[in-house]
Amino acid sequence: MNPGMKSLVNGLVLLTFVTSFYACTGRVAEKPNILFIFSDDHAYQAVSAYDFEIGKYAPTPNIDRIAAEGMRFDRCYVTNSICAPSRATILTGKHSHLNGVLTNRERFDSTMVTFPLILQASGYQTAIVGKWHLKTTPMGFDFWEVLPGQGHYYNPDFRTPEGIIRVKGYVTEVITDKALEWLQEKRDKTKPFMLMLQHKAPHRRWEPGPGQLGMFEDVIFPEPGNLFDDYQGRGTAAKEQDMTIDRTMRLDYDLKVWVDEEDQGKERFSGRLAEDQRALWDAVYEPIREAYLKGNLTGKEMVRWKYQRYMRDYLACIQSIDENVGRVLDYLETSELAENTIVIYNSDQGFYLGEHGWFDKRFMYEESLRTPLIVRWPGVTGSGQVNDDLVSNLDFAQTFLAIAGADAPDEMQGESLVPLLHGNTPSTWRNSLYYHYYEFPGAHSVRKHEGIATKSFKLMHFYNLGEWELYDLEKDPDEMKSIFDDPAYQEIIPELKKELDSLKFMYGVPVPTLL
Ligand code: SGN
Ligand code: CA
Repeated sequence: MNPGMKSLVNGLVLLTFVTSFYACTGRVAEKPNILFIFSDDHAYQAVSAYDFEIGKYAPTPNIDRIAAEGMRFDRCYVTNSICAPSRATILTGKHSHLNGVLTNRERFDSTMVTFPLILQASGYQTAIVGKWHLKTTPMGFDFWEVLPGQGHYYNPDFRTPEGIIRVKGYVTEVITDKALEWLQEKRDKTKPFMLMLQHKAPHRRWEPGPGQLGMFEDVIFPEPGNLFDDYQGRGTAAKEQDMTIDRTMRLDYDLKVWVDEEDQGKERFSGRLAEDQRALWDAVYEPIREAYLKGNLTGKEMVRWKYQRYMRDYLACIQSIDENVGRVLDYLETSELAENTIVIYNSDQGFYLGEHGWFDKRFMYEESLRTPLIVRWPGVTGSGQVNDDLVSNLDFAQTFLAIAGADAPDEMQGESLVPLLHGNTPSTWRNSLYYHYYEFPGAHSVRKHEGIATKSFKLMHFYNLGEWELYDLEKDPDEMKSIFDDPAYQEIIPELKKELDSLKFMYGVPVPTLL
């Protein structure tokens, strides 16, 4: 039997077992609901619950509400910092080399066992609305309406079981409307639910909604200290990437300043806007363009200007997410669902907000490896709790299954976070996490690498370059200088390499040359 077939059969056996168990016990109705709110490229630095220098970027009061009434995880790392792989890891609880989605290019094998499939068989009503990005048809969902590919910000199309539909409006609001409509009118209310509400925003090209366009034009955001990083303390990969604000970020396409008005690209970019939307858009971006043309900026001044322009649009996209998170939280309150609903806020990976001079993600350096994770579970998490254990998006599937009282198949590779949510971290909890990025050659030219993160160190292996990097996270939290060759650290290196090997053995990672 091939592995796909085998996991389908395993899944079916499990489904039969779980279904008959719950049919006999009739316990289904007591199960907590699970609401997984997920965004795309939302940096933890841009969640004000994580922003220790209060007001540094922009407030996210509604997301913060989940943290104030729940638990904030300060060390949630992803297994592979890019979109489709992250989603495949979350669904399957398996690392990329086993779930088959190593990069954004592969199709997700929908015969694999996923947590929604098991929850559905355990008596849950399951739904996914928004960005999916796994190419295949979603399986294990009673209701699904997803964006094709990356989706569009304005007047988005949705793939539905009945075909493609187009909805006029702004994507973050439309996705929320659909999720609320399902919660209110479309689900079977005799069953607990698991809803994946998955935003497109704040993904590149950072198009703010009509209510947020231009809202930060008068604000100057603080620059990160390493905006003008020269990469001297790092290896070849950091020097040769293609993701700098300086060289990679485009004035027109990313920052909406079309220097040449006749540029055909402009039409392609904003051609999707309806007339009323375009009027609002032009009212904001035309004056910006005029001011830019008068500026004659070059060198560092140009980078500074681009950074501000980037942040204004990126953070404006997040304002709409935050408002819409508020709408959903309010709905849970007014419909008396809040008490029995676990709310999770997370993003598919982190993002650079100018740190190292970058935007985008992919690297194992902190800002892209780490993702926001905030969980509110009434009666369990307590309020305003903070957890700094090493946790991962690999853990989500088993966590959701444990919440539902369903067994996780042995092939899942994470750990349930339920004890941590109760405030009881087991003494045997992991002290390192495995990471592997594969998409090279590809957009932004980040070289393949694998490595481990502990609470104190990060060891990275850019194996096709034959280069290692090591960072002391306590002394050098910004990861500016690899100390792999520093004599003071020679003792720790064999220990970390051994730990890396044992994680690879445990997870069944093929040797890199076979990938
Ligand atoms: C697009 C973006 C890239 C981004 C990838 C992957 N370019 O290609 O900047 O890295 O998606 O993002 S864009 O001009 O089309 O926006 S991911 O979140 O889907 O992995
Ligand atoms: Ca993403």
